[in-house]
Amino acid sequence: MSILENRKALSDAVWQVAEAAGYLWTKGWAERNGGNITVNVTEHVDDDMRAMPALSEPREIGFVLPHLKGCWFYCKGTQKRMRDLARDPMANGSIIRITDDCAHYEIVADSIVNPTSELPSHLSVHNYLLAKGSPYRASLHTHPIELVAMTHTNRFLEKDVATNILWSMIPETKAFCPRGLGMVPYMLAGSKELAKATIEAIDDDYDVVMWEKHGIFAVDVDVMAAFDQVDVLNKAAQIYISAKNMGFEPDGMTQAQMRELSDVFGLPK
Ligand code: 2HA
Ligand code: ZN
Repeated sequence: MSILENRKALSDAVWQVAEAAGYLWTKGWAERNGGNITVNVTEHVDDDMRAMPALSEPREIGFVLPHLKGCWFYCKGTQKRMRDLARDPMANGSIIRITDDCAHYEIVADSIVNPTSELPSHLSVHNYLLAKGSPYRASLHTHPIELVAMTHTNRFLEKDVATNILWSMIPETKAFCPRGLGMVPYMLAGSKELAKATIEAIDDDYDVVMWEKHGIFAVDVDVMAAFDQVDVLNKAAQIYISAKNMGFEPDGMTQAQMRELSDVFGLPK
């Protein structure tokens, strides 16, 4: 019997990840095992589940994350494909619980599926979010083509240069990604340094950050909201690139037009 059976809220949360994973594949952002998703599902865990034996021995996270005490996460499996997760989330991802020392996790799921290689960065971001009292429960990493292409020049890595171009392409971008796009310089995938730099960027008040020449990392209340932010930003990047492909530098909305948008919609400054 699956751990999701008779647990509607947990099942809904896991199947929402599956839906988002399908979109990532369809968008062309999730080649092979590319990308990862983790969702804090603690609120959906009941006493029976808490009493279940672990399928795995405790494994080291690599960090001590005190705010994750008693927390549970759904995580994409390492080497698993988003397109497979879309069909079968429990064979291509697993549920883990953080042990009381806040330095290890164990798998409590349908079978042993080892979590994503980006687990240290994902979990340290969740730890940071909980410490801050944030309502965000999901983190998403994927490889959106046009946004990654934009990180291949230093011009767009300077603070808020890309953000301002993307905001100015279509009003929706500022309305739905009002904090813009942070930039993290190239660092090895899965490294502690990348995790640390990602948190610093999120702490600088970004919900979405680019990892230079690699991909994007987004946090939000749930995985669909995180996906939407990436989708909106990448759409703006596509419009920018389409204009460039027609042979001109797009004018973009003016600063005054963008200020008007912020005032009328009450967007964060
Ligand atoms: O998990 O995208 O950055 C596959 C990746 C690592
Ligand atoms: Zn990646």
